[in-house]
Amino acid sequence: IVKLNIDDKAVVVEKGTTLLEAAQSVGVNIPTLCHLKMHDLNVENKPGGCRICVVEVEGRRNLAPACKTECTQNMNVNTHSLRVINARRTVMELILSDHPPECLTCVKNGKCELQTMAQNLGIREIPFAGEQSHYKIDRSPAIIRDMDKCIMCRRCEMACNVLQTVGCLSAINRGFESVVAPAFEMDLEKSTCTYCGQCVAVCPTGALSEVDNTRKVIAALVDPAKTVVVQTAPAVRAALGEEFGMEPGTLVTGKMVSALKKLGFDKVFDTDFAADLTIMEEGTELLDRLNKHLTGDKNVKLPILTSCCPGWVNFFESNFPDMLDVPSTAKSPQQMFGAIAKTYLADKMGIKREDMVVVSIMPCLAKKYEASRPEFAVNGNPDVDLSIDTRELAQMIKGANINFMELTDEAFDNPMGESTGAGVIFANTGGVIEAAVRTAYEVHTKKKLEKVEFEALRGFEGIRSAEVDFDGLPLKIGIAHGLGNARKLLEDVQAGKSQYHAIEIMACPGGCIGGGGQPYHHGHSSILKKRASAIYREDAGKAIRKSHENPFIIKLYKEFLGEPGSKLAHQLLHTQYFD
Ligand code: HC1
Ligand code: SF4
Repeated sequence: IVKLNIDDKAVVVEKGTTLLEAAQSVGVNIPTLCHLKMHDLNVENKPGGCRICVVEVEGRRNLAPACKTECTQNMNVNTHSLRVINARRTVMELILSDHPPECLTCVKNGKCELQTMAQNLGIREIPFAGEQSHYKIDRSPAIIRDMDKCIMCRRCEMACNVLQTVGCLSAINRGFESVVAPAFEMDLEKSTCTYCGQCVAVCPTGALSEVDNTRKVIAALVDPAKTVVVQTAPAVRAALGEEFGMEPGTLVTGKMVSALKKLGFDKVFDTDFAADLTIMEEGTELLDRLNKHLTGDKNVKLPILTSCCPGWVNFFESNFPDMLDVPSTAKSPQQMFGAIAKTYLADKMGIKREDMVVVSIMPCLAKKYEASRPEFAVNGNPDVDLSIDTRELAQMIKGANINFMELTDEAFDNPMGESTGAGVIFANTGGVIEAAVRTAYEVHTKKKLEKVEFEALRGFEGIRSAEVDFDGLPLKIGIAHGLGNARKLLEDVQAGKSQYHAIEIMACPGGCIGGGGQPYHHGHSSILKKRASAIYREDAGKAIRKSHENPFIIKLYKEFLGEPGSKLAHQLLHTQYFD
């Protein structure tokens, strides 16, 4: 136990606690630009680089960086003496001396931590005119890197290397020349980047951002020759409200639909419908592999891995190229939606696929890349034309002067707007496999599931496992969220040591609710947990909670696809992977 005083407050902490943590424990907020703790994920960025968090410690000659200094017995700490404030101002002026001044047109305008800090410190001019860095802007299909705006906080490096173990970003060069970049400063598109977007989620400035597709969406909306249909991912409804100042965990499904109708979309549909469809295909594949395994087929690949997360697909394609035949071949709900919209729906609506524009609202940046993969197009016409993230949708709503808070709830259109609770829970880690189990259990055992909630599959632990009794057959399930955790499960599969029949993997912490395109959560897992419980609330409130009971899915198979796993289903709803 260590006792000390911070701003005259008595503080008692464990040995090894930093001054920053000790101050936070008594409500004293020490500003910092580089430090970031991702709570519950065992990840912390504390390079001690920005020097904004310096404090004065009685008896010490130099100011101490609070994020790197451990508390010692009877320390007297002042977090806002004149000396401290002057030092912070000078540090900030030095950082700003090599930062572009175009705040007004920056993607992060209003949400930039550097901008807020400059305002809080009262910076009014930059006295150190000097050399400025100039880097080429790197545009990938999902993420833009504008390194002129990088402040070398190294948070992206931590997200990419420690959290995700992708190892795509690292600091290179020295001194003024130093920059965070892929190896050899190659473009992101040529690197092993998965487009998971976790680097974007933690960047304090506009150095890393999503590719902005909102102008293209607006252009489609005003084109009279186009029928524009939109699909909304499960996770968006649990987070979009945060962009309008609502409490994390507020469900805004009805308001979101209403806003999309006001924006001018011809039809507002739900990706959750396609999530139900994914369960029909993926669940059939799971049972098929399981039955073959039970009859002694040695060639069958188990565990089956879920395949709806494009960051995860990119990850196994580049990191586990010897295992491309292990994941389910089912396309993601986003892509299943596009494939059905541009065939079945276009036919029903009497329009040509070229005249239909499919827009997706996703919590994810990798979905932009997924939509652009050539195998998801017919004669160059993509199944999903444009993907925008939750933040871009919020910006479009604000730009159209729609008062989001006052919108009245509206319902999705049909036939692709009806979903079950199983489709909704895709948004949470563990949700895809829970949805699959709800259907696979009933199909396999021919018994009715009395309780659809599988608590054992829920939670926030990075790697979880559970056994579900399929009427005497113990189905072993593994779950991982975050690519670092996924890697661990995958290495076991690769080494033939995996005990599981099925594994769900989501690239982002918490699953899609923690996607790289969601409102910024600043590492607070409490926000992710509130979003997760909102999703479970939406599931609990649904009249139908099992994918195979969705009446519009039943109709789709009856009118169009035939059976799950049929030839047409394979042609439209399944894919293959490439190294
Ligand atoms: Fe997801 Fe999915 S759940 S991948 O996390 O399978 O993005 O929300 O839309 O496609 O349904 C994301 C979310 C999303 C797909 C579904
Ligand atoms: Fe790394 Fe993900 Fe960022 Fe790519 S998107 S650089 S994989 S953190």
